[in-house]
Amino acid sequence: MINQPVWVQLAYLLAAVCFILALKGLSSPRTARGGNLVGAFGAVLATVVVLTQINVGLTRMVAILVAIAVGTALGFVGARRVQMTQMPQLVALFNGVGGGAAALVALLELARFQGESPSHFTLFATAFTILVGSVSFAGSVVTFAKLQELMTSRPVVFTGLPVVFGGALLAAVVLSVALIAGTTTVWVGVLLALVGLLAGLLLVLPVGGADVPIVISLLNAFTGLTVAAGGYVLGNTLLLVAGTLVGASGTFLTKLMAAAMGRPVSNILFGALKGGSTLGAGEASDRPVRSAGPEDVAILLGYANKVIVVPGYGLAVAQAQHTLRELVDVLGDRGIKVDYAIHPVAGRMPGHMNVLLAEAQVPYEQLREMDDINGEFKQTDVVLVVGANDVVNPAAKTTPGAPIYGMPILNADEAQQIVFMKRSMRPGFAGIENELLFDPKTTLLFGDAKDSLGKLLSAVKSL
Ligand code: TAP
Repeated sequence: MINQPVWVQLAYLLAAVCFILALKGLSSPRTARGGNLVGAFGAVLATVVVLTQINVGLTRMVAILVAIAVGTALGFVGARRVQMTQMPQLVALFNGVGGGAAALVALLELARFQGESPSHFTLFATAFTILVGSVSFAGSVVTFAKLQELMTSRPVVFTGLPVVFGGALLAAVVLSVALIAGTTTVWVGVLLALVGLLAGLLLVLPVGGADVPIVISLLNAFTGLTVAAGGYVLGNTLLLVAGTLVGASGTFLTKLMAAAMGRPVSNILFGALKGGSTLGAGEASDRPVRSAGPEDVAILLGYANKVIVVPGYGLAVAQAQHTLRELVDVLGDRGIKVDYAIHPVAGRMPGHMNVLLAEAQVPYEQLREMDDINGEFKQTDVVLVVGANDVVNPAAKTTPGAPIYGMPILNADEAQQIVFMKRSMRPGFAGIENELLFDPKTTLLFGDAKDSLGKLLSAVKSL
């Protein structure tokens, strides 16, 4: 890098600035699209500059260009086809590929070191990249399989798992020390990669249900650190900067998501090993509830002065955001004050509800964060819970031992009336019953959210 022409160094600097601006842009729904484009520009710039700098002969260059074309085509088709609700597993897959690629590059560098005597720090960075990149790859593949329902999403634990996991960590330390001490045969690196794959597998298997997206974010941070270390090995400062940015943002996101769920990260990773499952039983209840049709709910809404809408995962599944916005507009035209209460972990990824509602052109001022709106439920006539469950489940406050115990929730239970729109009595992601469904103040409007909202909209219009 140091020996590279000034224009190349300037181009890398520009790419690094683009990545920083992209992160800044992604911090608000208003600027997210622009931020994404700036980041993509930085990545394309970096790739093109790298291509102009490598000297590998025509055949290899053709192979590299073919690989880029195949990767671009797969990424393009994958990203266009994926549903918003499947975004976490797409991120997991991209993240795993990044970690795996960094580990492979470090292995190749190790092969290049033969006959040379690299510094201990370079060897440390190489061992780190191989190990953590492999952990990230294997862990990400398991999280992908869990979220895509290719395997059970429940925690997988077996007797002796902590011992095998501990053994893998010990082996990783021994192999890394051997490598740093100068045993730079490629086989040590390959063994380290295999141990990393095993550790990644065992790290993620015991994580279940709602905790999986948090682990994706943690693995994302791992990949960032791997890429940064890879940048050191290759002497490429752009990789160092980009990797550090990913590592830092992944770490922050992991901490924020864990805090929003009221759980320490260690509990998310190792909770199932201590005997407490991170996922409830998931049975549908057959206890009696009060249900009503769209016309009854329309009357309830028609008499209200203040309504709060609590959107959740089911709104995204039903793709009912446009119908919901129409309903809220009609209620607003009738002089009813309506706000959306946004829980930080509603849906399946950070900002899920913000993105969904922004897509339906809901004004940002109507989206109120949990801490901001939680004091207003007491003065609210009707809370309309659309495809949400865990984020209003009082068990988070009242039931020690419940998987969501300690998670801050929206105080929907304090309102005068609560209307739940869902298809059945099945629980939410945490798999536990919601007492609020059986509260005398609660009415259930059963059905797919889009269908029910359509009927409710017609009923409100004809009041
Ligand atoms: P959930 O608790 O998962 O509840 C979703 C509800 O939507 C269910 O009650 C489901 O009931 C209903 N539903 C599903 N499809 C529907 C449809 N087509 N029409 C109507 N209703 C439908 O969702 P939530 O309240 O948004 O909570 C999110 C959960 O995910 C929390 O446990 C959170 O910790 C976890 N989580 C979130 C994140 C992030 S960052 N957002 C990350 C990790 C974990 P029916 O099946 O009966 O319809």
